[in-house]
Amino acid sequence: MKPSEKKDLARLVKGLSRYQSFLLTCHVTPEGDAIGSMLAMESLLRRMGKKTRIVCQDPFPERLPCLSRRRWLRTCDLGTRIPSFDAVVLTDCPSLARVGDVVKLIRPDSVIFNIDHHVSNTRFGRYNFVRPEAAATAEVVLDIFETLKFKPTRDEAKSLYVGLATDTGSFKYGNTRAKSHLAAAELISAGINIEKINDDIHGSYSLKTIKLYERLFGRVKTAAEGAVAWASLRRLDLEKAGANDEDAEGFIDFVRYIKGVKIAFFISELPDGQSVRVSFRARGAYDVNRLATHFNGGGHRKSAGCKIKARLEDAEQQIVQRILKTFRF
Ligand SMILES: [Mn+2]
Repeated sequence: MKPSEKKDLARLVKGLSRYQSFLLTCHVTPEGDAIGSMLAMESLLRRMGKKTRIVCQDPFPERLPCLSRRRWLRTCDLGTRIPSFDAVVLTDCPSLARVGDVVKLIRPDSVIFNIDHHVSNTRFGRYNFVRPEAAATAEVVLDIFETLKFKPTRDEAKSLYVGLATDTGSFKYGNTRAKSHLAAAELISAGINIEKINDDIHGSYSLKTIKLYERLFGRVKTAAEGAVAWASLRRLDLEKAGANDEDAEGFIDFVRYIKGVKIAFFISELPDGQSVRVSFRARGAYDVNRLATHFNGGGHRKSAGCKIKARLEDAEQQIVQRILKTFRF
């Protein structure tokens, strides 16, 4: 760990002990790392005797049956009840805006604990512990457990393992480091069932998802002699397959798996028909965070995303042009 990170960690841990009640949240369209890290942090805070409440903009994803949704509250469920809290903990959020409408609950003077691993993190908190070399925010949270001398319980280990396995593609992606495996070893020794967890994360495609993929496979396009590949999703595709955005999320991996592909992306049309959400993936030395940042998004070198205010065909053209302008293949 870098000396500056050690300092940040010590400061954050001290800060956590200073407050009594915490609001926990994570980014919109949450996935395994955001949720797993947040659930483990919540459990840790409760073991420290703190009061906690989880509030997120979006629903708990169907695809993570192994994690507990018991304490998951959505902003739209709150009605007029504004929860009171002394401090906010954000996990896996590169910027405050990424929490979506939870931002309404956060006052300008709120004390924010920002726990993350995105290189694009804007250090928006009063306390920031950001480690871009960590494969997942789950690894960063495990550092906090260690510093506080708390050994993860089985439930906490499960949450953190989901985070690690999600962001490393179960330890296959280039961001996986020796430390990720050491973290996994510690979590496995807490008695978790990794076969079941990995099945939940990677191997539980519903039939409607497969039907949706069938449509998407027919629509894969390429440029730069196959070094760039992408697919696009229209609202109509979701309707026809009886699927939702969450069902489409994993398709980008298949685009990335095509032999020779260096940069893959996936565009989904948003309900307004006037804007799109884009996910980027890279292989080798290509840095898609640069691309996402160009379009006011962000993420990691090999996995990033953004929103573009344009119709689907226009967004597609803009992205391909930007890729060809930015990279040599
Ligand atoms: Mn993450």
